[in-house]
Amino acid sequence: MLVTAAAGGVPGRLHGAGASPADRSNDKPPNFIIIFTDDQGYQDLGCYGSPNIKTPCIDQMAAEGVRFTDFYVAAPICSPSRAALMTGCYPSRVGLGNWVQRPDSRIGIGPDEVTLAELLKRKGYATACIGKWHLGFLPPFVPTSQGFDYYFGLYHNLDLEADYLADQGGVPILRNGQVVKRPADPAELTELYTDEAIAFIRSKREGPFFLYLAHTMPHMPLGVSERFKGKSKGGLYGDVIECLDWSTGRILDTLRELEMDRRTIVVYTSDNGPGPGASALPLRGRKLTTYEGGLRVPCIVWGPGHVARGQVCRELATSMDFYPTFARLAGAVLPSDRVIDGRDIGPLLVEPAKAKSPHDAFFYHGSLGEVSAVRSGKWKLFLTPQTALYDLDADIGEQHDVLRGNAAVVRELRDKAIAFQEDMRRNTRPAGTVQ
Ligand SMILES: [Ca+2]
Repeated sequence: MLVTAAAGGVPGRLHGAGASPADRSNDKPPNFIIIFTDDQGYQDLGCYGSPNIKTPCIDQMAAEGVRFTDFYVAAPICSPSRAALMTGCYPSRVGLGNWVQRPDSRIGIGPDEVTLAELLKRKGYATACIGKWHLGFLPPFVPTSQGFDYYFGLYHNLDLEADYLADQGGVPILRNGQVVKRPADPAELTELYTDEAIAFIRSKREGPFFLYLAHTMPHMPLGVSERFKGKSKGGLYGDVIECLDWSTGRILDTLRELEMDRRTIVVYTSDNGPGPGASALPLRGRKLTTYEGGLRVPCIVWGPGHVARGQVCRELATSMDFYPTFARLAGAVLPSDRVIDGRDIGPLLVEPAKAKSPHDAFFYHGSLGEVSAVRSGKWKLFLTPQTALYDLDADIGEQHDVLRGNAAVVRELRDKAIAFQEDMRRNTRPAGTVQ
């Protein structure tokens, strides 16, 4: 299955949206900002029902945009999930489905892949990656080798147990490959990234630009500055989320102040479910699992000039979909010589209540890259470790296995999984490697 970006669509405009005279006066394609948090649970925002964390800015973003209830990332773990966001493909498709990149890792995104940043850069976009990269640390794999003009942040996890790079003074904060400070202090990162993001936005007022803001929080070890500490009712984790809310509010306010809000699309989502010990209620499971809590995450898309206002979308969408969706809006043509798993979700952003998911099925991959389950419509079939069937409409918490009595559904979903795995065998591309 090959996808072409511009088929049936007008570059720079989602169908039916943003037809005001003010918009027509600006013929540039929209700016894109993807805010990607790390290990944030499905319910950990006010607008998703958090009982103890207050997120007024993100709730307002949802009230002015589209909030997805059935949005999935492509892996329940950091590096593969990021590979999918950057390439529009399941991580196994591009050889990066297995676990995370560590400082001694010698792999990254393959040289023949066209990352989302590279795709947009070809159309004249200024590109910046601010925050955690986690997709390879050797020279061919770092953000500035993968389509980003500018980079500020941490290539690595801040994993205290592993004590990364301890013999070199700990994990450094980098600006375009140069050490700004080491070791990085988790308590300072959200605010540092926010300042960097706003400086980038201010410097690119003419647009178009693509800003990938990949927060290190709320991945462990948690940290937040004194002014947020103890402020939430959700402990340190809650304080960290409330700081992320403040950060997101500052970014949206900057866009409004600079009158860039009608020509910018902002996404807020997480790379996978919450970490060990945390909960993704009402979903079952968490990070590293292929229960809903591992891969189903909050996702809000905001863009007053391009995206519907104040609607909830209950159709299935994925992090891989931004690749073809943004490509069309930018007037870029997708690579036609390879499989791209993401689909254009433009119609879901414009008519969330009417449009249908472009996905016939979604395939849940585990943290080692194996296909564990498949969803089609409301049905989710586990293939491993044992067969189980859940009706996600009636049973979002995956508590009631309804395998018995649904043989036809099981057969249909299993056939989809087999066909997908056969396609994967034929159409998999290698990761980049350095010997
Ligand atoms: Ca993560």
